[in-house]
This record gives sequence, structure tokens and C-alpha cells, in this order.
Amino acid sequence: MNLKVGWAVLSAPRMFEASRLARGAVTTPRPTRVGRYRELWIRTELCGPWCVVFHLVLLALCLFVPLLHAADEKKDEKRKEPPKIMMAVPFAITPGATNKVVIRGLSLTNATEVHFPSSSNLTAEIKSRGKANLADKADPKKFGDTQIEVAMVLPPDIPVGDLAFFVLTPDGDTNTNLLRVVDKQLLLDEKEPNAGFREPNDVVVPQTIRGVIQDANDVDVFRFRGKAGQSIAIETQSTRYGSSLDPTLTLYDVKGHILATSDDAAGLDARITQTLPRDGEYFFSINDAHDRGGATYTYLIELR
Ligand SMILES: [Ca+2]
Ligand SMILES: [Ca+2]
Repeated sequence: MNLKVGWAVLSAPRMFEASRLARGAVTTPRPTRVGRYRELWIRTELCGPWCVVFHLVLLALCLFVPLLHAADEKKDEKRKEPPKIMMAVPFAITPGATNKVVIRGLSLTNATEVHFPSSSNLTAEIKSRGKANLADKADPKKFGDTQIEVAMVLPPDIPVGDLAFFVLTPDGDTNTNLLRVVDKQLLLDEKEPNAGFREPNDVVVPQTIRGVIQDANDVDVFRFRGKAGQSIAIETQSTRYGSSLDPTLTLYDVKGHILATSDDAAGLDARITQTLPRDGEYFFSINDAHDRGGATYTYLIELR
């Protein structure tokens, strides 16, 4: 039998009944549940097979789209972390200047303001907001995945030392973080290459050095001149500002003999105090206690 003819034969009685119902030729009693299903079946058959497919697809969309949307919302909720500062670099900023600072952490992309609780006359303009670079397999909760770039204007008379600040966002305020205010004359940025006694960075006493152990197994070496009987102190300032570094310091004489070492003198930070045995040159080095390195392995060293 031809398919079209077969379909017409099978559908004819129901089409006839539907037609009578439509004309009001038949007065039907209140339809039972079976009757309603039958009527629905008649309408479906009148509709044709493609119409059935269309309705099934529509039904599937109605059922699954809200489910997918709900799943996405659940995923977003899971991803959303409260705003938090991990670190701000560079750790040291100078008075009487506009300092560019990158504040790194979690959920900072909607930041609206940087606030200084102890200094109402300080201003900071947020220049950009975005994602932070994250090394492969690095945990965002440990290293942060968002950052803002800020221009901080410090007056010339701001006291040196720690400066507290936090960030305001529509999702709440962050934790309070610290920056170190250091006189410009005392501040020195390390310059690579400085990985050995043959290529150290020359420094003076007193000096504050800001740098980074940028690669695994890296070491930064510095050289200074001292006098017999002079008491010196070398101290790292890293973990209190949010660095990933676990610093280790080593002091050497001019021949490369070790005079002193320090690992965890104040938390993970290192500190050496030493009376120098003779006039001449000395070296000291800094590296990570676990030979790690990267952009977040930043440090300050105070030599005095
Ligand atoms: Ca370095
Ligand atoms: Ca250490």
C-alpha cells in the first residue's frame, strides 16, 4: 500500500470526528481523561509527523534549557570567591611620587576604590582591572587570578614604614594588605644578571633592595664594603607582604667563605646580624629555601 494512502485511511475516521466536533455537530459530554488524551491524539495526527517532531523538540528545550541554566548558575556560584588581596608589587613605594602598584588576588575585577585606613590624604587611581597570569597548575587560591593596576600618589612627608590599604568591591571589602614606604635615596632595584660572585649588584650600607627570585634555582648576589668591627644587619621582608618566597640569606667574606646563614628568623623571613672581621668587600646572597622561583617570589632586603 502507498504510504500516503495508508496514512489517509488510518487517519480518516479521526479526521471525520474532529471535523464534526469542530462544526458543533456533536454535543459531547464532559470529556473524561481518556477522552482528552484521545482528542490530543486526534490533534496530533491532524498536525502531521513533522509537527510531532517539532513539539517534541520544543518540549525537550523547555525541559533542558532551564536545567542547563541552573547548572551554569551553580558553577558560577562555585567559582565565585570573596574579594581578597594576595600581594601588591612592588613591595616598596617612595614618598613624593606617583607609584604604580599591581594588586593581585581573588575577585578584584570589579574593584571600585583603594582605601588607606590610616591616611585620609592619600589617593589611588585604578588604571586597569583584569586577569592575572598564573603559572601552569598553580593554585589561584594561593597565587591569585585577578589583578588591578593602581597609581598611588604619596605626599613627600608621608612617614616611612608600613602602609596599610584594602580594596572596595561591590562584593565586599578585601583583607588589609601592606606596602613598605621607603626613602627613594635608600631604595635599589636588583639588576639581572646577579647570580654569582663574578656579577654581583653593588650596594651600600644602609640600603633597601627590592627584587625577585624569578626562576627556580635562581640566586641573587650583592656586594658591599665594610670595616673591621662594624655591626651589620641583613633582613628580608617578604612573607609579611604576601610573597611566595621562603627566603634564605648567606653572608660571605671576599674569598667566598661563609660567615653566617639564616633561613626562618621571623616567620619564613631571614635575618643575619654580624660583626665584620676586617676592612674590605663582603657578599651576601638570597634564594628560596626550596629552590622555587617565579613572578610572585618577590622580596625586600634591608641592609643596615
Ligand atoms: Ca633576581
Ligand atoms: Ca626562610
